[in-house]
Amino acid sequence: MTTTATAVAHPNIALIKYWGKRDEAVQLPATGSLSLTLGIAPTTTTVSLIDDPSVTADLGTLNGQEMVGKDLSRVQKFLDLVRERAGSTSFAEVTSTNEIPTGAGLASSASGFGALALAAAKAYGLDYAPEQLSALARRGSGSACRSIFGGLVEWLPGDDDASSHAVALPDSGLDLSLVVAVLAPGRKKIDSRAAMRRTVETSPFFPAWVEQVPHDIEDMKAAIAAADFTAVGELAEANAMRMHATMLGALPPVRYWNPDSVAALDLVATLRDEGTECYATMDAGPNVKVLCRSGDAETIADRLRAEFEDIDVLVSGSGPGAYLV
Ligand code: 2P0
Repeated sequence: MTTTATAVAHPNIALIKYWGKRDEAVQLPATGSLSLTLGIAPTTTTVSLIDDPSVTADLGTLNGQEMVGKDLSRVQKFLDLVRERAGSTSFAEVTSTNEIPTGAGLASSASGFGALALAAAKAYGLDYAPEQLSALARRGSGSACRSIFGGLVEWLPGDDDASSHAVALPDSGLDLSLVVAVLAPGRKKIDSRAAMRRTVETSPFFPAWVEQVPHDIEDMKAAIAAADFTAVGELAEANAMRMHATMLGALPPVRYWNPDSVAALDLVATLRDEGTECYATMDAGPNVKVLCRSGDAETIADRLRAEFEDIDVLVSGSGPGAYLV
């Protein structure tokens, strides 16, 4: 049996968002979602089984720093599940490097648990098909199930642990890029898990969100199949705004936006008026991501850099699914 394995996974950005669970214990989402896997900022994770009975827990480092607290316990809980399935009692050492600011609403948990799921499955000897790996990654972090696949990906909500996984969508020739304006790279004020729970429990808009998303997914799949960039962009922006409207309805409200977020949304509208067709999306943080045709990405990145001095602006095309190295 292999006892060490290294995997790479990339972040993904949802064009139709996942926001809210219907079963927290096994991480079943309230709705499906649909995303683009990026080609930048991967997480690389090595899982090595520890052959030393004096070690009584999993150990981990993230970007060279020892994992502690909530980050470590999420990894340990995930490895408990892998061990249970593999019939193993070995603890593991997890070494992870992440090229994106952790916890800044840039999907670091998606690439993180995507890479961890693949490396851990391999190290513990689980022979999983991609859909099974995707369902496994979901147990670590919902959005991670989408990072198992490359390009445009749909997460099927499913109705139990095995059926809630992602699938790759056929490439219809849309040449999409995403320009990420990192307006605030720090850890977010409220993590998405807690914010989702609060939204589910207190936002009067949440039932309408759950009713709307399946329509948004169907419309988005039709727009993708027709390679209709305008329809894809308009829907992605509308769906992101609907998600934020839903969380603004929570008690207390969940508001991730800052003044620069609003300024960036205005800039996207201005670029569109000027003839550079692009659309905004936002996740659980103040950063604004701009969806565009690949040929326009550098123009948009330059405008964001000119508008917001000293920020990082990342440009990404479509990226690959998780793979072993
Ligand atoms: C998404 N987000 O679809 C949405 C949009 C953030 C906003 O998936 O609790 O870190 O681990 O399942 O996957 C972030 O949620 O949450 C997320 P858990 P996750 O990309």
